[in-house]
Amino acid sequence: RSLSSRAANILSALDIPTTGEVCGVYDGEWKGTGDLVSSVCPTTGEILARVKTASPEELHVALSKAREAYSFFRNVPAPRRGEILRQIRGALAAKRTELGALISLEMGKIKTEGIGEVQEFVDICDYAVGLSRMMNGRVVASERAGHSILEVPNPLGVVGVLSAFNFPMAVYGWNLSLSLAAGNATIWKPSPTTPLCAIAITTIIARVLEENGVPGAVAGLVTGDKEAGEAIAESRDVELVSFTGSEHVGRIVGKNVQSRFGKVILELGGNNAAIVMPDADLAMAVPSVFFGAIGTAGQRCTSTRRLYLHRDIADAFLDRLQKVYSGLKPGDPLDEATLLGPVHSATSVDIYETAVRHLKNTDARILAGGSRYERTGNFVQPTIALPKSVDPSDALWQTECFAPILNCAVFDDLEEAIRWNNAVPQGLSSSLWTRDVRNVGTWIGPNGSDTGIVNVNVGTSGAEIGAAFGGNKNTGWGRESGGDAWKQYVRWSACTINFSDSAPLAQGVDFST
Ligand code: UN1
Repeated sequence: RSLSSRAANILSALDIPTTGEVCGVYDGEWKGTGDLVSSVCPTTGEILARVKTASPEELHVALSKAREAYSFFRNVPAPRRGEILRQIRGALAAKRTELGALISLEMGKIKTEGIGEVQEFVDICDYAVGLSRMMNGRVVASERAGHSILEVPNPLGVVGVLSAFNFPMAVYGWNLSLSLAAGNATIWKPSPTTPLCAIAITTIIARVLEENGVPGAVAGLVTGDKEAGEAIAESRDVELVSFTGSEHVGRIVGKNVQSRFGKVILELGGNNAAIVMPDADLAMAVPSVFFGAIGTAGQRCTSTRRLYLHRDIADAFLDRLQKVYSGLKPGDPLDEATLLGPVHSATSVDIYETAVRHLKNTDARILAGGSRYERTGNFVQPTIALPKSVDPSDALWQTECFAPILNCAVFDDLEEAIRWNNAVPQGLSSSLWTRDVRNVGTWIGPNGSDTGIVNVNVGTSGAEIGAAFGGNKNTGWGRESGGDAWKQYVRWSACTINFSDSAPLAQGVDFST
């Protein structure tokens, strides 16, 4: 392969080979004798690398190495595991710009978002360092004299992480950091279209593990396609499978893991709405909706896909939104000035074109965009549409379309907007724009938004790591990152200890002979 200097510089700064094929499997050693997959730059179409994925035999070996690594790692004291995470944090932060550039190169998101994604990984490592000294159990009052009940968090086992192309580093970070703090081994199967992001991260982490005398398979990597994901989902050696991706695949993964009684975390589709009330501050709301709909070229799970505008401000809002859309120019995501990069793949372009065609066929008013750009790369025009039907049960409103398309409708009162917000199968994120505290109370309460992330004067996307991240309903009810998410990565032992000289039964049961 002969790489452009743009690509070669980014890869070599991260120690990814720029000639020959690249190993895509790590279980303590780098290898890969399975199928070759190509990493393709969405901006230029350049082939960045051919990656050697895991053969079925290598998958098998990687899973058993992960098991062995877990047996070792569970005996390392948690604060010591935190110290290793602190070093991983430092190693990632030292390569923040380079890793961010690789995300832009391989995934296509713009520079500031690429670097932001690495920052999210760094942040969750910080969080997990703290957690490593705070993963506390409890002492529960026993009803029996001379008894104590302890709830003890123990390491869980092997955690399989199946991640998506849109956050090719951070979502792994959420899982890896909590999993390591908890004393587990992790095996990562990234999206087949972003293998280099995974290889770069694994290379950095492997080095830290090695310096600390920890087996590399504590943070193993198996690139590959469906078969690798299935092998992890079906393996009895994997206690917890954390999957991010479509509802369609999530349903299959969820069933597979459940059928062997494994634990599963699902982060599936979002179909997120922003609601703008007449008292909203439009100077804040317009740019925030703009970022929510267009950031990452509309390919965040949390991207704003539906915009519900109160009748009193609808025209003014759309006017201002159209203005910001019209100033948008597509460009190289590595270019500092670019706000709109390409969508990730040819498949993403198809998804976009199919959705736009449907809008046009059903007489939607297209207020911005509506076709792809005539230029190299997967560039599509961000689209604002006013669909003819506002009926939330129409397929158009019910499905997540992973592209920069914003469907808008006009409502008359908050109750109607909340009904529309909740009328879709997905339940990831939602955002209300208002200055009225009464609206806020309704929105975050029992009659309010039913999504996992419920924001006020904050857009649907761009969550911080401190709170638990995840969605309800068809989004899969998973919670990752902050909050109580760590509690899923441990094996809880409820231990009743009798330190008295008799052995009474609970509930006063008398079984004396
Ligand atoms: C995703 O889109 O899969 O809240 C994750 C956000 C980011 C994470 C998104 N912190 O948009």
